[in-house]
Amino acid sequence: KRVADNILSGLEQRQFVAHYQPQFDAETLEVIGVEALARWNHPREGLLAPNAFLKIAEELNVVATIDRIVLEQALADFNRWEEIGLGIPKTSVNVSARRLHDDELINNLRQMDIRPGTVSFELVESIFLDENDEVITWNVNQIKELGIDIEIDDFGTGYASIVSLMKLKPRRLKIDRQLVMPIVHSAGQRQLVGSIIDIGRSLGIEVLAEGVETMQHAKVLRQLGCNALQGYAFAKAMSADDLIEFVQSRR
Ligand code: G
Ligand code: G
Ligand code: MN
Ligand code: NA
Repeated sequence: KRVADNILSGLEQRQFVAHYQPQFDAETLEVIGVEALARWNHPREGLLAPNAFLKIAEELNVVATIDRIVLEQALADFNRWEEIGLGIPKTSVNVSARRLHDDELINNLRQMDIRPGTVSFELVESIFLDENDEVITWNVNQIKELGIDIEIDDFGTGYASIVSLMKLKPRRLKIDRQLVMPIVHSAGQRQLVGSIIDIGRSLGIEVLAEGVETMQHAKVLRQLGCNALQGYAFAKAMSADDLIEFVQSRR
């Protein structure tokens, strides 16, 4: 309740910021991108993660606003990284179903001057359940025409059919961490994740594993042919400045 009372003023006072979790090539372990993750820099509670505010943000109908703030900051930070030659090729942001339903989304994006190939939108699978939703289909196609890649987030927790996957042609699937974490203990889980990776390969879709918590996980995933890795084994989400240090210290 207290959080709910504050969230609107927090938005007004620009207390929401983006942090960044790096993503790595599974073979070379090069940083191939970052995921922007919303944080609330709360005056009393400190830095809050989405589990502390997303539900209430949903109820107050301000998730799309948070999405927009994170995207704007992600673009600004990305430009800054480019100016100093940091060498991060791409930035991903989470996009809620609500935002994808917004008639104004495409017009907003057009005004943002996004360089093709540098930005991805992460969409959860469940968005594609309703294949007949014309606003979503139209918006997704327009997003692609703007040179923004589509990724399926939390893959394996929703209900997207293979057919809808083929229609959508996302650039990448992100296997949910609930599926990834057990692979070092369970041959069955390993096989399951291997099958998802194989589906990606058959469809020409890159596969990233989330929740890669140990080097043992990374090794298994590499053996299964996974393309990209994200998780605490390599790095947690960090501020834009800390990311600069992180990337520079790896050179
Ligand atoms: O940041 P964590 O590291 O706690 O993020 C938890 C979840 O919150 C993520 O899985 C992601 O789906 C969601 N999330 C994080 N940032 C954003 C955002 O800017 N917009 C939306 N819609 N969801 C986000
Ligand atoms: O998919 P989402 O967009 O939900 O993914 C980002 C979320 O996953 C964030 O909450 C982030 O803090 C969390 N996360 C990232 N790496 C790991 C990890 O290795 N282990 C666990 N448990 N959570 C992780
Ligand atoms: Mn995500
Ligand atoms: Na996820």
